[in-house]
Amino acid sequence: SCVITFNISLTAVTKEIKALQLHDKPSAVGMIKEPLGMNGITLNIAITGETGSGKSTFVNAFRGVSDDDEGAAPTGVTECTMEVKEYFHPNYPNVKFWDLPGVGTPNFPSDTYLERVGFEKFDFFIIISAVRFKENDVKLEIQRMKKKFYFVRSKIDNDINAERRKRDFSAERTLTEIRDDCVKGLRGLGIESPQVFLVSSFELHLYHFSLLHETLDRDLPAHKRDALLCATPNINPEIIRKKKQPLSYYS
Ligand SMILES: Nc1nc2c(ncn2[C@@H]2O[C@H](COP(=O)(O)OP(=O)(O)O)[C@@H](O)[C@H]2O)c(=O)[nH]1
Ligand SMILES: [Mg+2]
Repeated sequence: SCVITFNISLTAVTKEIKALQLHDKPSAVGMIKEPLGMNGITLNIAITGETGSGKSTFVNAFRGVSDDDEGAAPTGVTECTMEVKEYFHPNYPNVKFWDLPGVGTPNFPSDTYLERVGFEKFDFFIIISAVRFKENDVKLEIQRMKKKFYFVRSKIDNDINAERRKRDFSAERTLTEIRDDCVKGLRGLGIESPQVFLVSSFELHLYHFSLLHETLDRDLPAHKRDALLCATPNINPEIIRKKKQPLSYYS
């Protein structure tokens, strides 16, 4: 039986190497999982913020599914996130996105919010707002719970389009202004050094989504980085290049 076991694992490793040579990361990951024990590595991403801020749209965009795909988080002007709902990444079910109701909604008052949503399982929080961040956005005592959190200012495409009408329009300046304004507001609400990323879920390749990915990658423990990379859409050449390399944690 010793010989049989050895043969099986050798076959698995050979297949995995072939997949890596073919730059077929999904297959490679799938094959690495069992023989090398990647199974069990999970990534739980919490997405919170007011109703209508764009949480569900962000969850779908991150997972690379369209808003009207089967299994997509329902989005729209009248679709409110009222319950905690988890969405698996279609190719990497170990990566879960938790679409959370906003803080301070009737069923989720701020004082018991973190307990109610089960904060312990989350690797980090993304707090989304389509406008300046408000008190409820920072009421979470995530800081005290020693959890990482990042602010996403959503629907940046709308801001850019509105500003574009002005004669002296500069995308760069507009982005800097919005970001500075958010940082200033958050400082005023007691967050010392807030990390703010400007994102359009309709155009993840633009603005700060890449920067958000880099920051998450840097902050995560090594064994979780591959999971994040696999679950991130191919929005820039750097991400595609990284996906073609052997998985860092196991190489
Ligand atoms: N222009 C623009 N609209 C967005 C963006 N993200 C979400 N929306 C729209 O904002 C509305 C509310 O989004 P939804 O994801 O349902 O918000 P939620 O209640 O926080 O889950 C929907 O009509 C979305 O299409 C974005 O990045 N840009
Ligand atoms: Mg929603």
